[in-house]
Amino acid sequence: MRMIWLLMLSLSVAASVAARAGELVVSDARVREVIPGQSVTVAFLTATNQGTQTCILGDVSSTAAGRAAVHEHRHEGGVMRMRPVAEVSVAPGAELRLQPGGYHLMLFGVSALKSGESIPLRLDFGQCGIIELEAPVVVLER
Ligand SMILES: [Cu+2]
Repeated sequence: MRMIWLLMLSLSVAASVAARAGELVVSDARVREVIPGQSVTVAFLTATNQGTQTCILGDVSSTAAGRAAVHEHRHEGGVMRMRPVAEVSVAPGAELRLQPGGYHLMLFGVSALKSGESIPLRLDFGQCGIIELEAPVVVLER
């Protein structure tokens, strides 16, 4: 019985590693642990476009967050700032990395998410489709 549980657990973990909509693959999704007392966090992922049409990430959401948005970090006058972006495109054959210091998903109105948990993410890539996945909550570099 215990072996079956472990097997199911490892299968569900493996399934969360990559999610696909047609020729678009999202992998390495992860959500930063929420700092006690805060209600905002970030999520990162890699989107790989194996198709022949441009994929545009627009709407993002999570049932675990009151609101979600795509943000961009950029240096302005020596200061790192972030701002919302309406959409990010992934050209055919290209890879889009949402990572610290660059594009990221901002999650507002989240509870005290701890490492080991996971939350659903819904990513609308327009004509390339919608990807829904479970992203693990992890301790991430700042
Ligand atoms: Cu941000």
